Amino acid sequence: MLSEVTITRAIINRYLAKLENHLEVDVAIVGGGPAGLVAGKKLAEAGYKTAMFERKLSIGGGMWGGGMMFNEIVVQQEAKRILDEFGVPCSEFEPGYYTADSVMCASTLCSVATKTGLTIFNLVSMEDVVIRRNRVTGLVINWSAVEMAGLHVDPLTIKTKWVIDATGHAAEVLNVIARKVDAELNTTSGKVMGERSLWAEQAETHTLDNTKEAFPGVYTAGMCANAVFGSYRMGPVFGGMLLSGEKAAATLAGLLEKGE
Ligand code: 48F
Repeated sequence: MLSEVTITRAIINRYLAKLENHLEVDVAIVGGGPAGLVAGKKLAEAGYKTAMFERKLSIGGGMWGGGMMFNEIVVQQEAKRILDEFGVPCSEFEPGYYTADSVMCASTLCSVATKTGLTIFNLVSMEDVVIRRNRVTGLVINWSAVEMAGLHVDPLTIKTKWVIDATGHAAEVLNVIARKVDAELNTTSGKVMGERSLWAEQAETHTLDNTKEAFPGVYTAGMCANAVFGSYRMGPVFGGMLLSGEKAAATLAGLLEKGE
């Protein structure tokens, strides 16, 4: 006989244990797009306690819809090895241009990242940060449903050594910091510089250059990197997102190893 109450107790129990186990982490990733997923997989693989918070029900960010809802994505030569590493099937369209089914890509990145050890809290939004001595030391989180309904419900807090802002075009973590903190970001203007219009070639190179610490304790990854440091958007070519996630993870793993 199946007991509905046991089913309910199982869910509550397991979820609360998972949440409690991630109240203090090495890295908190905000945003579950391609950049965040690659970063999360790599950090989990390196043995660091990593939690991802994603506002939406689904993980995968801007991948699902490909370009203008044609559900295929393009990945350039330099990043194909990351698709291979995750086991995402792709095929060459022209030399140096590979395509992948965007549904296959989003679901596989998510599957591999979680199986490697990344813990994902979907339906949870970052609404604020905790700052101590001019460094981000925590995230302030709330149910996305609370945010969407505009309910007056106070959030909860987690502690983290590092944050990766992988929120895409919106650059939400760094925008919160720029808005609320009386301190400058590591950008030319000291503020979020804002993205420029579409230029795939430039944008893809800049994404990697701009994957760096934008405020003490906070790294950029993916489209957020260009939005914060004032570079171009790239459209539905995803290699830069994958490479940026990889770079953010490698850099943070190096710092964590040194005890930073
Ligand atoms: O936008 P998104 O896919 O970011 P990305 O990894 O990739 C960008 C590409 O999809 C595309 C592009 C290049 O091809 O330009 O846009 O840089 O994923 C960002 C995720 O962050 C979530 C959001 O729902 C999305 O799934 N997100 C944004 N703000 C918050 C958040 C927040 N405050 N709290 C939690 N999740």
